[in-house]
Amino acid sequence: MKTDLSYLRDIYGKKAVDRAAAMLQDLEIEVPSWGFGRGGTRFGSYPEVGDARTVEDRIERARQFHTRTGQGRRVAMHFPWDGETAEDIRGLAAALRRAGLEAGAVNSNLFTMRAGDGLDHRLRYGSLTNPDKEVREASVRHNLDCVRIMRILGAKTLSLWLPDGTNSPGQMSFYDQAERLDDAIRAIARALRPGEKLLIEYKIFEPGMYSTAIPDYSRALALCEIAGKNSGVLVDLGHHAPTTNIEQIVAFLLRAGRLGGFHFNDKKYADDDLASGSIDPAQLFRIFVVILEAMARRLVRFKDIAFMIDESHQIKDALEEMVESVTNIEIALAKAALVDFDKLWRHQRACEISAADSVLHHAFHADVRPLVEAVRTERLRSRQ
Ligand code: PSV
Ligand code: MN
Repeated sequence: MKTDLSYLRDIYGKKAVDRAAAMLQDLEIEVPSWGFGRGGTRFGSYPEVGDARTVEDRIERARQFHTRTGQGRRVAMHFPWDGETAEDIRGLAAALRRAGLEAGAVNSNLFTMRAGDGLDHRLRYGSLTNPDKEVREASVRHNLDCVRIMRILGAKTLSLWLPDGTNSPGQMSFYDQAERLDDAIRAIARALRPGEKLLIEYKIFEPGMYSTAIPDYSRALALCEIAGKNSGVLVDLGHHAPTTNIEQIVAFLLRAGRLGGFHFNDKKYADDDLASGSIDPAQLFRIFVVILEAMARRLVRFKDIAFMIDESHQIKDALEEMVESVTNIEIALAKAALVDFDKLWRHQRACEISAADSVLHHAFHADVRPLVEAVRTERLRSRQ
């Protein structure tokens, strides 16, 4: 692709284009180890020769991805999917080093049954909120193990998604559910040292189809208050009811100083885990606009937000779809960086609504692909 930026500079001005380039340079997208394997639905998964099956395969795919895009230096890990024993973890640390990569967020897993540590078939009734104290303790213990894994891998973030919930109104008291969770979060957060961070993810449904223990950002926010200042809310774009205004949630979290980061993906219906920006690229743009406005208002620093991908690649090649996703995220950021906020605010304060909207439209309709390409080329060149 031609990387002539004169078209952009003529229309948006050199200053705005330089700002967009600087934002793209600062953007670091973390990729999930699990996203390099073949995904599936509850109906099946259709593997192909060459799919990544082992954690070594996934790290190799992540290395190829990093070589191709310059993004994904950090890879989010999921345990026990990515290793169980101390030897596995040491092997993983070595594999990451060899690939020139680093461990990103360590994701605990409270939904996969395993033998021997209390996380067995009883997970059916929950993990941190299970009525059985033994399961609750085992669930906390698994998170503490993940904190130890973080330290071996040199990771700084523990990412917690809770599969707990209920399938009928009588199954569990909301009060018991909330009390058990408060206690568990307190115990997990206590294990973290300064400089280590806990991200708490919410999800409106699944696997609990009547209630989930952390259904929305307000509950996640309340848990962060319990966990302390080294915690933040993790916004997975697929975890909301259809039509939810996600960018407004992002703004609320930024004002509260509690936006921990994102799990980027896209959806048409529910938690579809489709490629980021493949269905609703405008939503990604609006999210970045909200973030850049918060930066302009000095509410947040870009580097304090974790930009992570959480997708399931079922049909396309995982590596190809990850490249598509990262490119869509970069495009959305570059467009958002072209928004002239002074102009936007002026129109907003004068109630010139069409003019205010046209500031957003003007930026959204920019073809920033040459800029994204140019920054990527430069990033790859500087790594050589
Ligand atoms: C749950 O739907 C989720 O978004 C959590 O982040 C999990 O850890 C991830 O998907 C992978 O299953
Ligand atoms: Mn997620």
